[in-house]
Amino acid sequence: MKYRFEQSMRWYGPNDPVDLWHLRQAGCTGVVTALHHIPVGEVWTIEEIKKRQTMCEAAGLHWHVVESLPVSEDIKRQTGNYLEHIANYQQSIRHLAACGVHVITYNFMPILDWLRTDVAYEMPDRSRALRFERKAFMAFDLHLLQRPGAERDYSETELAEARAYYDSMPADKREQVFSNCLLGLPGSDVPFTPAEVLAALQQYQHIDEQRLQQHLIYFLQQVVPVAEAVGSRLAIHPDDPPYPLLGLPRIVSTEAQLATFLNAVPSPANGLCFCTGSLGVRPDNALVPMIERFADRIHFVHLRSTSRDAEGNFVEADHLDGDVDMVAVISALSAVMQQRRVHLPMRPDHGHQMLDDLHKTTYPGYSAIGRLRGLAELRGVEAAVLHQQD
Ligand code: CS2
Ligand code: MN
Repeated sequence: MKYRFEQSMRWYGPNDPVDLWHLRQAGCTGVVTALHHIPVGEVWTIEEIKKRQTMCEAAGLHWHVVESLPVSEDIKRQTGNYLEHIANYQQSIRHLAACGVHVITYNFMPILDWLRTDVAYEMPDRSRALRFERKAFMAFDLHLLQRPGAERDYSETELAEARAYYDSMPADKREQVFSNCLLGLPGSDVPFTPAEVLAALQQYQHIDEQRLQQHLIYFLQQVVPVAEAVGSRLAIHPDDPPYPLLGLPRIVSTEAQLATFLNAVPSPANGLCFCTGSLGVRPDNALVPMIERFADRIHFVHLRSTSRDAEGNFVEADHLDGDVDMVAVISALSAVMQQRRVHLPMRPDHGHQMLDDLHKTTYPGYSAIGRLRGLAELRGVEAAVLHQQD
């Protein structure tokens, strides 16, 4: 028997412009979804979980992964209601398990999830991609958001570059970069206001990398035993981009950081969502050796590639293009699956907006056709890899 990826895509729920049947037609058997309407910190009830499950099953899809069961800012900072939020998180894990949903993705990035300066960057083939442009980001930080103390995070050269870039930006570009950077959490189309972001940043002033790491480990000590008891697995998503931004600490970006919290709570239930798109932005993240090292702890896979340049910009590439050696990554993951005798859930993480989708409004990165192309290419690579193993 061959073990292969359980192919899936993310679905944002009933408000998602992409229909569940479209995921099915793309070749998915599984679906990755979350109850975005439940406020962060509250319990996901069995009733709400079942409602979503019924919708997925009506299209013949199996809800196998939650992405995300969000971790509240209180838990990340250990302030306010964090103990209650942790108890609620434990309860949600139990409820999901009672309904048969056993893989739970989350992240531990303070305030913002992924951040891009451009969510509709035109590629040479006229499809649109997500891009991070370093100078645009610095211009946002220093001159648009005007984060207090931001200048301390940059060199003289960078400050000058940011100023020149900002001065050259037409008003509409300024507005666009501003709103892209404040886009907010996935699954919501309500961006943060600048005042909210500044206030939130203020609340992290005394939290450095070491402290945030302690908070993650404490959280894991509380929730991993619960997951283990009900046969579930937690899968943390890496930081995106994988380095500090806006003066906030990052603790899920490098191989050494992953090893730290995995070793601190050494249960198989304390695992990873291995996102090659996020981790691959750092040239010092050697993806194949990381897959081999953390083989037993990978519970969910995001396949995506980026192209970075010498200036620190990166753009989301086609799935088989860019800096990620996707064939090598899939070979390594396939070997892990055969060795562990598991089918790992996998989804193409983002895709380009293309063809008919260029005229639609979709969540950035989550239009249907680009992901369909990505999944089809990835599936082809996996089939070839499995054939070679014969
Ligand atoms: C996702 C992340 O869209 C994406 O880039 O990979 O938003 C991911 O869902 C979260 O970070 C997981 O909590
Ligand atoms: Mn990802």
